[in-house]
Amino acid sequence: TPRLILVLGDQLSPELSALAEADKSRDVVVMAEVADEASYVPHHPKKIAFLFAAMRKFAAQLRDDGWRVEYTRLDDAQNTGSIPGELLRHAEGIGAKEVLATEPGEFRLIAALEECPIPVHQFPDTRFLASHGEFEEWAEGRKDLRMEWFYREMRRKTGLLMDGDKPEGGKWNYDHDNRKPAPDKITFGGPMQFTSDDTVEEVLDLVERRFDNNFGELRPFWFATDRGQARQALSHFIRNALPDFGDFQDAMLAENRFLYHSVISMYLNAGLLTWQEICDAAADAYAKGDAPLNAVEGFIRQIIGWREYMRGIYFREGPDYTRKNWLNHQRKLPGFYWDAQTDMLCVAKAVEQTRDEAYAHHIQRLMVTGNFALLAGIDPHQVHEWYLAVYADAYEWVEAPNVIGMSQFADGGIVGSKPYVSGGNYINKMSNYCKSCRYDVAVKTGEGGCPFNYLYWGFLHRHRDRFGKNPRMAQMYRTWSRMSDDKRQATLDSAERFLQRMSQGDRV
Ligand code: FAD
Ligand code: DLZ
Ligand code: SF4
Repeated sequence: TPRLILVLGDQLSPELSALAEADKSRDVVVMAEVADEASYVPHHPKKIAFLFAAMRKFAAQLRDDGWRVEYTRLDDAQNTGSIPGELLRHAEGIGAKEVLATEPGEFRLIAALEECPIPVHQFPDTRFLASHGEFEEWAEGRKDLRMEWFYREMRRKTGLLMDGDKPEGGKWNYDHDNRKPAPDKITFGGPMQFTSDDTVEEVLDLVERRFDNNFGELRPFWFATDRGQARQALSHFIRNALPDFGDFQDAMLAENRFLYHSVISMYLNAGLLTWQEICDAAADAYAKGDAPLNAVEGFIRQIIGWREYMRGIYFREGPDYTRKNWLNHQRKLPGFYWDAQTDMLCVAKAVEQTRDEAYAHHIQRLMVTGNFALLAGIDPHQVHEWYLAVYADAYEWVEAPNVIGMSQFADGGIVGSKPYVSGGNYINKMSNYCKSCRYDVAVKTGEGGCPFNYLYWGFLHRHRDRFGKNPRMAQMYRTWSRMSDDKRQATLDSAERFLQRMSQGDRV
């Protein structure tokens, strides 16, 4: 009897474990566009269109390779609306008694497959460098799970940028060189853009009809939607942007949404690219002298370090991780995360580009929208749901540890040793937002002062019992203590007034 082989929207890889376990001559691949997956958060229309188009093209490729594929379109009359529903429907139709799947990247769906009335065997997702077991082994018995130590093991394991058992150039990490402020001129024209083919156009029409009310602009749509295009986008980045990636990794510019970033996370996370080919291409550019070590090391660290580490944390921490709220933050996510109606130019720009591109780079996510939510005491679960919805690369396995852990410190310090908070100074140093902002970054309190400034001290003050003894924050608490009583009071009053106005819906 045939078995069903489930391929999910972010599992578009020919080397997928479920396919490797299957028998082309008797098994049937099931792929389905379903309402449940498309609406468990209000995904950005670009994210949905990207996945549906890439799914349709991947299905066509599997058929070319000789697989039998049962593909459900969102609009199909028989569509049951869920992954388990589609598995059951096809099992009945075909007479299959079991399903082979690759473990999904969200506990929500893992549980749904476990509860499915027909047996579903979930095989490990071998598209990652570290298996769950390997991460557990690494984490076992450690006092703290710092990414840097994990990263060094991954360098040794892959041999990437290794000189025997020593790191290339003598140091493991060249981040010190990677903190240059925004340059005056960007030489990179941005990620490679693709014109729509018939498959993409059809999907765009569908998404326009069905998800018109979701946050985010569907058009212009220019993402790669198959492996060949994604590889072109990768080569384009390696050739034209990688050399400057390191230097300006943390910079932000009001007029440039991509700087020297790769904009490949959505391709990598959906399975159109592999970590190996990306890292090999970068290491190769270094070996040929086309890109400097600080850029290549920094880039590779994001992928074999941060990305793998985040996944390890998600699967180690379990399904309750997204409910963590160590700082007990309860404020509602303000409306300007959806409509960009705020005078804080840095926030408005990050939200506008998120709406237009389903993309923001790391420092915008961490030090603008993330930093603000943390300073303002927003409920981290609401922050989590926002990030999960609005970015084309967002799946819980990578989004949750970045948001709940790294950005909101809601896990109490599993991912980070101190919260990523900063006043306006940091944003001013790394960007050109402040010079066109209604708020004055140099002013610390009062109506015209930059909200990041007083909210920062308000945050430290509010959580003194939690962070006061953290050696990495001692300096800041000393500065706070040294301020005059009047100044401290004015700062806290400004923060309080701002948060009140924000929460009652006034424009801030
Ligand atoms: P580049 O800057 O060019 O980096 C190269 C690659 O490294 C990325 O494509 C990505 O695969 C990987 N990478 C870099 N940083 C991280 C990281 N912290 N965690 C995991 N992978 C990383 N990344 C996601 O893929 N999905 C998410 O949902 C997501 N949510 C985030 C939420 C917050 C609050 C923060 C602070 C970061 C989040 N990130 C997420 C990580 C990072 O911001 C994005 O991977 C990156 O901005 C993608 O753009 P890029 O491809 O141009 O990356
Ligand atoms: C994100 C997403 C969306 C929007 N739609 C689908 C879909 O219709 N069918 C599908 O198989 N997968 C979709 N996905 C991706 C899944 O949500 C993803 O596989 C899980 O969240 C696990 O990472
Ligand atoms: Fe953002 Fe403050 Fe700068 Fe305005 S002044 S752009 S609010 S950091």
